[in-house]
Amino acid sequence: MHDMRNYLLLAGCLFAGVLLGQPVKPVYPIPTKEQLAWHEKEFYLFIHFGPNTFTDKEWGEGNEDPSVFNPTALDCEQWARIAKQAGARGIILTAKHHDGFCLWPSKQSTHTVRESKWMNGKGDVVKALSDACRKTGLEMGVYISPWDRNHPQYGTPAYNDVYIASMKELLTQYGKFFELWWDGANGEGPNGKKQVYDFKRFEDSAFKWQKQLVIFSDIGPGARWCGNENGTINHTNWNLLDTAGFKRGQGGPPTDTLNRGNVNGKHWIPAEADVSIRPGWFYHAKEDSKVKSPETLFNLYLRSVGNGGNFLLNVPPDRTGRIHPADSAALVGFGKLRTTAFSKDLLQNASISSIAAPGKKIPALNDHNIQTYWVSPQQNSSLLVKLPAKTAINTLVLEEMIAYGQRVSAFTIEAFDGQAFQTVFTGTTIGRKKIASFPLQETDQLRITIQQAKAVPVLRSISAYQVK
Ligand code: FUL
Repeated sequence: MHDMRNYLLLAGCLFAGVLLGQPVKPVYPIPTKEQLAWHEKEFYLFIHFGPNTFTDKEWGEGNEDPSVFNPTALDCEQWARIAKQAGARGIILTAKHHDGFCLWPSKQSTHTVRESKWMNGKGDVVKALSDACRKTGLEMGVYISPWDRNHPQYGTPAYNDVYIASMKELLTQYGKFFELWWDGANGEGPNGKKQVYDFKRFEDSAFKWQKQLVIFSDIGPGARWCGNENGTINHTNWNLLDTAGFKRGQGGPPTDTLNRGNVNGKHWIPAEADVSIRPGWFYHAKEDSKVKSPETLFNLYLRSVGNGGNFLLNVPPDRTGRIHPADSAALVGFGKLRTTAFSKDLLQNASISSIAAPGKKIPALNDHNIQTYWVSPQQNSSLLVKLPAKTAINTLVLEEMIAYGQRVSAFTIEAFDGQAFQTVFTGTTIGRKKIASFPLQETDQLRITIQQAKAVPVLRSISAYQVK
């Protein structure tokens, strides 16, 4: 079966001319093409916005007067502009949070923008944001809270139909979304009842309307929660997860498992690290002085994307409906730090070769083309990187060709100090990206040794930087 799939995958790739390298036997499971595209997004924004913004709450009870929702100068283009400037690739909006309030005029509810005073009930935040994203060249995703503290049918089987009908409205009226976000938080409804969710039907329905969606939840199927809300993923991070016997929310896999994945997990379900730029998920004026600094955000990027996952950063608009200047300054500062740090690959003119085949250059590794890759001739392998001159380096970025599965589980980086090679970094997994930071080295030779892998390593890129 796998051999057949392997052949088909390969035949497809060769036909499309997308993967440039020798044929490789995949190590299963492997990502879908939507998951591969998702991995390349790396960083995108989360927007928590709704009645809580106006009532100063984090979890609205669902009995708030809809007229409280009244942004004075809502400007989704400003959100998109700032996201773009910060280098985010998309925006995920809380179309409905736990309070049940719908940011679009849903026919499934009487607790929506239509019942608010904003734009005399004629507004639609989902539409405004999807237009802004399209205009700005960003992708969009939606968070639709399964938990609903307003809907009278919550806690009954009928609510499952309501939830599906709400999803249908969102997934059929606003264009394509890249991600659908299912929050694990699940409490009681307005009637004191708890819901038994029909996630199987939710999933089938969502894919019926938008088959390209990456669905996020504690157990995927597209992407998984990373087990914390601090924005950090373990340095050992498998894109694989076992989901049998686990549920979404309570009954999910242990948080430590979510943070690391399962080395031999049956499904490709990569980790996404969600965190807020402020202490809360919604805007509170009292937190204006508690916005994370560009340096803190950069550090979170290193600990999420740098450990092979994606980084979902929440930036809650204020009561005007705009991103507050403190948050926008932090975001733009973070964008600048990243661009400065990774704009100049110090290995551009280096020669990289395998120690097994000295002198035979492997240009695929430093050509900055994500479609070219190198297949190691053996499972334990060393690469020698020779730079034209001594260079100050404190960061190496390694990338596996994950289209063929995740393989590496132990590696080291050594730098030549003029006398001998000294170990500067000891790592475990690489996955889609590993950003390895170490004390500054003045060196003209690096050695990367892969001590353990599930099968022959397949790498697509190695680059080096001096991150200040
Ligand atoms: C949690 C929610 O309860 C928070 O309000 C927030 O939406 C966060 C992203 O997920 O589970």
